[in-house]
Amino acid sequence: MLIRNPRGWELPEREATPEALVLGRRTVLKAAAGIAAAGSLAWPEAAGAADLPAVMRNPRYRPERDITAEREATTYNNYYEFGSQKTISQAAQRLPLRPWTLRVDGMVDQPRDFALEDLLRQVQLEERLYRLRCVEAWSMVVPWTGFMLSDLLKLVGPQGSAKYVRFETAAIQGVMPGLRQSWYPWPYIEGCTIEEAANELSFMVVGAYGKPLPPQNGGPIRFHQPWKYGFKAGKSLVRMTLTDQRPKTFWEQIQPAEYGFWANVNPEVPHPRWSQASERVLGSRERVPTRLFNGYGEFVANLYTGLQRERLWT
Ligand SMILES: Nc1nc2c(c(=O)[nH]1)N[C@H]1C(S)=C(S)[C@@H](COP(=O)(O)O)O[C@H]1N2
Ligand SMILES: [Mo]
Repeated sequence: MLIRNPRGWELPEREATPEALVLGRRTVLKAAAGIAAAGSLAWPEAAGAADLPAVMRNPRYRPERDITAEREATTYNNYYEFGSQKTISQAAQRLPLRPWTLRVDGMVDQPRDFALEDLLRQVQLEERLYRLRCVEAWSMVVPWTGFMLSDLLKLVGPQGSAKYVRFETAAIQGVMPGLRQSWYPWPYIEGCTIEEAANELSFMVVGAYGKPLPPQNGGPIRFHQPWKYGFKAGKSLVRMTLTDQRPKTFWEQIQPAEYGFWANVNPEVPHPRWSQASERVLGSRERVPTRLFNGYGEFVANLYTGLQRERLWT
């Protein structure tokens, strides 16, 4: 059952880095001036650094760790379409972020092609501090700007037959050198159940650190479910399809024994080649214990009570 965190409305000083304080203050000031107009804020045509509307940080989601330095989070990336090294941030700048269309189709009453600007006028943007735990045992905390996946689903009307959401991410020949590695099953596909999609934590991300989401982090729009390993968080989404078939995901096709469909974070279930008991904190020498569901059990454990026979953890 879901137990609400009674301390969820307070960000203790001890976990706020100087950067967090500055960002928080700036966000609040901008929001105070702009919140009245938030529903009608126009999304600019080009994605420059000043183009994200000011949004309120939702204090319900407390990372209980320092925010990762922006430079770390934006220069140490997994984005195989641009190469299998962590140093793809420069190469990723070639991804054109506008115009951008996200198709939402399949078992919905109203399949739609959303121009990103139009979509963002129809959803409630907010900032959330979320932990991200990569299956490779490193982690970070990022202030994401985005909106709830459930907001998007309301716009298309899921049909009762839909059981899964399939996420398809961009695959642009000539822009993404990784696509030449033809042994990978492009495009990058991910998926979750409808119940997981409806969970309040399931977040569509369009910004980070108060700016439009940069391409190396999955701009202009990516997904994030913070209780799952990072590979579930498809970047640069072009299509979401509601379906009654469990999607065959990218990593599952490559190595099903190591990267399954569910991929919920669990320190007690090792990866076949390494322990998941602890994680390296990006930008520091610290290692911290990994937590079940990446610390989000109070929000999501109830999703899995009837599924003990599934391979929920890897
Ligand atoms: N399209 C696409 N999405 C992707 C990946 C990828 O290679 N391609 N890598 C995943 C992995 S393994 C992780 S840990 C996160 C990393 O996100 P970050 O670079 O913002 O930290 O993105 C995920 N989304
Ligand atoms: Mo990852």
